[in-house]
Amino acid sequence: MSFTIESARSIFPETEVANAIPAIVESFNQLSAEDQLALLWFTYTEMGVTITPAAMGAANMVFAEKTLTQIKQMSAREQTQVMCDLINHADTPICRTYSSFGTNVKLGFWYQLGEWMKQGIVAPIPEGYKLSAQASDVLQTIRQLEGGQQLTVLQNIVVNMGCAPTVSSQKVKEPVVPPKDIAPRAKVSIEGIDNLTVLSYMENMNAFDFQGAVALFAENGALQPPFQDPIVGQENILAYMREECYGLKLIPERGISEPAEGGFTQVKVTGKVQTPWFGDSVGINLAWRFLLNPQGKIFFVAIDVLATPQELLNMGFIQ
Ligand code: EQ3
Repeated sequence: MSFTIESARSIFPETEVANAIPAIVESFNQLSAEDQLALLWFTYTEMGVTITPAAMGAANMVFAEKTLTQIKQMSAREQTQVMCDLINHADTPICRTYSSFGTNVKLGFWYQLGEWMKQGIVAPIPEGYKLSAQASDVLQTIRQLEGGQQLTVLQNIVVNMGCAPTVSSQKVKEPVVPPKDIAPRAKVSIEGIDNLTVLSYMENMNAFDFQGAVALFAENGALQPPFQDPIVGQENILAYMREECYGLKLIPERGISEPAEGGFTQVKVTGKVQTPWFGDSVGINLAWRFLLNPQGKIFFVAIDVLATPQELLNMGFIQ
């Protein structure tokens, strides 16, 4: 029996994934727009980690400049309305433009609005705003998460704002901007792993050499980001990496490699990833679950956010 993408998704089934995250995002989405805006403000300001303006370099903010300037020139009421529209997925020109941004541009867009809110240029959350009881519960749940998971919640919320793209609306493709430089290459070592495909995957990703990383995949191979469906095929994976992975730092720590059916090899690696927004002040605990085909190409890799730091040590055998 050979693997399919569907069956590959359940390799290393004992891996405990932070499934609280999609559940929290779901309860957040049930709140009123005002509560959502205020809750995001409280979460963001309480997190105690700050985005460095230099991190904005990871985002092609040129895509958002026109919209940001437009919002800056609006009255406070109009600004609040735009922010509520984004939350409510209203079908407005600004919401459609926002939906066409890649993840980093969306994060940069809100970072800029947040800075302007602090400076009084954009309408702030009204002083003394009282969250509803449901919103306070969601805030309390978010507070209890570790830093990396809080960031994942924020990222998921921000990415899903705006007007859901229709079939006819075109997503802005980022290669309009000249390709980013390839970073200097550093050797990666992972305790328990000497598989060259896995080691080169980490090295290429850290060098932002996405073409090199994608060449390690089988032609119809797949990459499954946290809480998403698999992205299938080299071309689609390359487009995804170019949009989402610039500036990420992968820090794999340890792993296990074992033979699987049909001459395949399964490899689980645990470690951290740092986002360009917060550098080394926050690491997100992750597992990479690789399935390599008999030719040593990546047939499937899932990236999972781990439920607890203890999961970094869970290799699937009794400890
Ligand atoms: C202004 C304010 C505060 C209030 C207003 O009312 C509403 C909003 C929205 C506000 C602003 C909020 C802001 C500015 C939020 C910013 C959040 C940020 C910068 C979050 C960043 C999160 C980054 C994360 C979670 C990155 C995770 C990366 C991962 C898991 C990468 C995984 C990958 C690996 C390791 C691979 O090997 C393959 C690729 C892949 C990407 C899957």
